[in-house]
Parts: sequence; C-alpha cells; structure tokens
Amino acid sequence: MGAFLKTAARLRRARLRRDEEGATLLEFAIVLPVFLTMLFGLFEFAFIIFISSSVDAAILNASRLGATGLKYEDETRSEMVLRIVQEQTWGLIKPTASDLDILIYDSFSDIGKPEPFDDDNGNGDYDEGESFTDINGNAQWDDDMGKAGLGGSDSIVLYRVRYAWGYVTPFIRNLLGDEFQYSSSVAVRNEPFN
Ligand SMILES: [Ca+2]
Ligand SMILES: [Ca+2]
Repeated sequence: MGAFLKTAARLRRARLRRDEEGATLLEFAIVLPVFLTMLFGLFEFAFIIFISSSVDAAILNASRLGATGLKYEDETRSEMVLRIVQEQTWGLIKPTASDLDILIYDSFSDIGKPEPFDDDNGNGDYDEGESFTDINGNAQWDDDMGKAGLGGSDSIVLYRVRYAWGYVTPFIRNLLGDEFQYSSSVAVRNEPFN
C-alpha cells in the first residue's frame, strides 16, 4: 500500500512538471511573435527615419542649387535634382522624372491650395461647369494651383519627390505590405538671377 501511494505521488509530480513545461512553452509561443514584431518593427522604423531624412537633406540641397539658377551643361534641372537624391541616398532611392514635381507658385501661402472656384451648388467641392480661376493656365481646374516649371528670378518653387521604400524584413512585409510610400518637399524662393 505504501509503495502504491509513493508511486501515485511520483506520477502526480511528473504530471505537474509536464504541465509547467507546457505552460512555459505556451508563454514562449505567445511572447515570441510580439517580441519579433517589436524587434523587426524597430529595425524597419530606424531604416525609414534614416532614408527619409537623407532624402529630405538631398532635396533641400538640390532646391538650394536650383534657387541659384545654376545650369549644368549636360543635364536639366530635373535631372540634377534626381541625381542629387540618388547620390545622397547611396543609390538606395532611385526616383524617376515622373516621381518629381517642380511647381511654381505666386506666394508660399498658395502651396498645395486649389484654384479658386464659385461653388454654385454649395457642396464645398469643385464640380464640372462651376467657374474657376485658372491660375496655372492649363485650361482646367486643379486642386493644386502650382504651375509646372522651374521659375525665373524671385519665383517661389516647390520641389517634391515621391518614392516607395521597400521593407527589408520579410516578416514586416507580411504584416504591412511590400513598401512604404513617402514624399519629401521643399519650397524655396529663387534668387534674383536674371
Ligand atoms: Ca460645387
Ligand atoms: Ca488650372
């Protein structure tokens, strides 16, 4: 009888140990994805901060050169801006001409503003047929009155580059999709170079 009780107690202890091991494994299985998400998330976040601030610095440098009216013999202003962005991001960001806007405005406060229109039906939006002031002269209403071009002496010019940054870790790609869309812009007043 004594031997039987001892055996039962031993079996209970063994089961308890197994339960504890199981619980530890379960905790690990719950905590691991959270830990990995945080780790990879931090890594990706740091990369995005690094890349976006590099593009910001590059577009700032390019806009300052543009504001001087400096002309290179073998490249246009757009090509110069795209080259500087690519050089100053170590080739990690390669925007093309369609990713770059160089827009001229009458004043800094006009940047990003729509062309004025008469809201005849009072819905707060421009609708076809409502009259408008064609500030950028392209014969249509625009939600941004900027006029494409480099601007002359004293013009206010916005440089804006859009790019997609692909996430590095497959884990984050699964969570957030392949890439992150980013846009960087700087507005400058051209120097009186004419
Ligand atoms: Ca309307
Ligand atoms: Ca227009």
